Amino acid sequence: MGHFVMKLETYLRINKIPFQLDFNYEGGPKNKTPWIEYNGVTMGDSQLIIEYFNKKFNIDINSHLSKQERAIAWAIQKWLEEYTYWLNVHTRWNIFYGDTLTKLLDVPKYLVAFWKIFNQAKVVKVLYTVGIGRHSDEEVHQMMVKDLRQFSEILGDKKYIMGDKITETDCAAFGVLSQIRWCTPESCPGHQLLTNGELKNVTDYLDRIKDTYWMDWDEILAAVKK
Ligand SMILES: N[C@@H](CCC(=O)N[C@@H](CS)C(=O)NCC(=O)O)C(=O)O
Repeated sequence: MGHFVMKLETYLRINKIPFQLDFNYEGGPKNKTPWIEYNGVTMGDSQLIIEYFNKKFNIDINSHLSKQERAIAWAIQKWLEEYTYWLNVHTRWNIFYGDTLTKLLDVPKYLVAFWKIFNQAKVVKVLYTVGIGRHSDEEVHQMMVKDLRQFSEILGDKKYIMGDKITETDCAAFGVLSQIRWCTPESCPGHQLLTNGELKNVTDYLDRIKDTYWMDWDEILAAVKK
């Protein structure tokens, strides 16, 4: 599952909104995942979907935040979604393309060259347009390391990014950071920071969200591996 699917599913789980996953990959109305069908309504974009459900079910996990805190939470969320996200996409689909396929997606080594020819060009073009694709590998690694260290500073010893209560920003943060920790090749320095114990407050934070809202995590992984 991708970053934004993880974000949306975490939100659905927190709010106990029942859902059924559809693994039939089609891009939905915006040609991106996630997208939903709900009572005949088809919608794309994780944030628009969250705002739709907030209205529909009269829920708001950010309701305890002041207007200023909401704005800060939004800025943190957008930083992760619109910047750190792309660093991770570049790391996986450009720098460590082969490892991403063989080690994470179990694609046989002899097929990597074919995948590269048929599937990599689009993402490389997008990354160049976004701008991340114009940096050297080392620069991208340093940017990712810096982002994770900054996140760790903001989090400090808080339970969640805005304090004791989980917010929508934590859903987005879990979406992006869970991918770096659990679904990025181990040669990535950002991944190493989240696995070598150095950013313990961040790994504890990810474990906290996983253990509280994804109690079936191991079951899901076991089913995928079968
Ligand atoms: N702003 C969108 C971003 C969704 C997004 O970028 N999804 C990625 C997967 S994590 C995707 O579908 N990429 C395929 C593409 O860009 O064609 C959201 O919040 O849902």
